[in-house]
Amino acid sequence: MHARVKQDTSSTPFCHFINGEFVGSANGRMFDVFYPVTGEMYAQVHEAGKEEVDAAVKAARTALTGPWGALTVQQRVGLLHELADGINARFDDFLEAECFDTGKPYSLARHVDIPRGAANFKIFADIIKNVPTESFMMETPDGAGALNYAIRAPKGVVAVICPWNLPLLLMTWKVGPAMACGNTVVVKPSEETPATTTLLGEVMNEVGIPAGVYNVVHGLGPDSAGQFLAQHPDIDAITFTGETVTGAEIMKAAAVGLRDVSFEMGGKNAGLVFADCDMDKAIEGAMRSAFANCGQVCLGTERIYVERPIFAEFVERLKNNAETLTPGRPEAGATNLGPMISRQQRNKVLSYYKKAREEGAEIITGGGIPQAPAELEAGFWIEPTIWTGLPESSPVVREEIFGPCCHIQPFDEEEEAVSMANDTPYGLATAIWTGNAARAHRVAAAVEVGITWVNCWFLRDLRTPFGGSKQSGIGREGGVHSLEFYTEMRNVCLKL
Ligand code: NAD
Ligand code: 6OD
Repeated sequence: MHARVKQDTSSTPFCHFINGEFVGSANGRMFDVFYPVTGEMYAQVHEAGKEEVDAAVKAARTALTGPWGALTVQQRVGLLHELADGINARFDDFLEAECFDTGKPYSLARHVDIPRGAANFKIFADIIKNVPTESFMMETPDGAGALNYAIRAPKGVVAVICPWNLPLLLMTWKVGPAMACGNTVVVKPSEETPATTTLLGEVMNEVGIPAGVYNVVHGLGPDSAGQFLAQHPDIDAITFTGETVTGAEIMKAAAVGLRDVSFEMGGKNAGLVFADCDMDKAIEGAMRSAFANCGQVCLGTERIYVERPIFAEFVERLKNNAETLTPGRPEAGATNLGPMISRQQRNKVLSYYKKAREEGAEIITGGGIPQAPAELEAGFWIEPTIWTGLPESSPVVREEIFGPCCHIQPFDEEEEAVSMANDTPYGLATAIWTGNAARAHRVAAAVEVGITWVNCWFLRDLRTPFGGSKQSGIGREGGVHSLEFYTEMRNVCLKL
């Protein structure tokens, strides 16, 4: 069953979307997708071979210089607004599709994933319409002068390679600005979550986006659609969200032909909780940053450092709150905890739960698989877990787990907290909880990350730079930073 992802015919399996049409694979290969809530296979997906990837890239190239390239910016902006409205018009379809693929609660997808799917088109349409470009009047020896002005050209055909944790949000976060800038795209969604990326193809057709502007190829990574797309010689740029090791592979492919890359990758983010914080807000924030989306958020805080005078109270209160999380079917009103995306991902997280036990962690709560009702027993459920007492050198504290868990460590001095926060190869995000504004600025300047939240978490203004330092990413997207990546600046020097 496909939820309401119709692909024109309501038929399974999920098809690629190439040049405005839903098509299967010539190689006849398929893979399965599972409903994480029950563990059942719920659909099959065509796996693209080189042939489909090539067809998608060709369609994107033709649209780039053809119907899409022929539009004025105003026309493009108008279509992107219609696209956003088209997503909102089919809000429940997207909601159902996203929650089928991921198992996440409707309450979460309704407020985060689907609205952002629409907003990602609107905001970049508005930015491209309003952004100025540079101009310089220069003096010349003959006294007449010259006018230099910059114009923005689309980068070309952009490959968009996506993860499974926030499928629609993260895909449109890249497709929105890419299309706003006049590019065409070939998207490779995660093999775990094909539904909303496919469904978006229908909306593209419904609102009249020219065929070939938005293409989708399904498949896995290595030796499959992901690799074929990254290696395709007619791709001009690659934007990727996923694991750091995958980014390194994609970078090798991008090096051939010197293609530009934008990477949003893993993290091992710290929460820093100072004794002068508003404890209620810090607990509420830590609950979200550790357990939202079942911990499958790259910005999540798997390491929480708490100033010693409030350590015991913080641990106790976070435990009490974590134990109120309610797993269940996505559509049930009381559900605020979904399952992990897959059995494999759950096994990975459970291996860290085991390691924490072996290393002598104090397990404050969780640490295993919860008792689920019989009909959900085969789902990929896992307990929210809190540990204390591990050394900073433990792999549990150093490696990205990507599950609903956190380790809480006490600290005595601000410098010590900053030093522990920075002692990681990653540099994505930090959340600081303090009532002292001077400290907030000082610590925010000292942490080596791309995004710092003070007394909040995952509060997003889409005009701001977003991305990671160190091994958490390359480049920044958001606002004009997205325009920097998705356009080529060209200078024109006009002698007067
Ligand atoms: P992943 O790296 O396993 O897969 C991401 C995508 O890359 C998938 O579509 C996959 O098929 C494809 N892929 C895999 N190997 C490839 C190859 N050799 N060539 C081309 N494509 C290939 O990541 P995931 O497990 O889907 O997502 C979880 C990871 O994503 C976590 O590490 C998380 O931190 C990270 N993430 C980062 C951000 C961010 O903004 N920094 C956001 C979300 C997720
Ligand atoms: O909000 C965003 O734009 C964004 N890229 C979020 C990333 C979340 C990671 O899981």
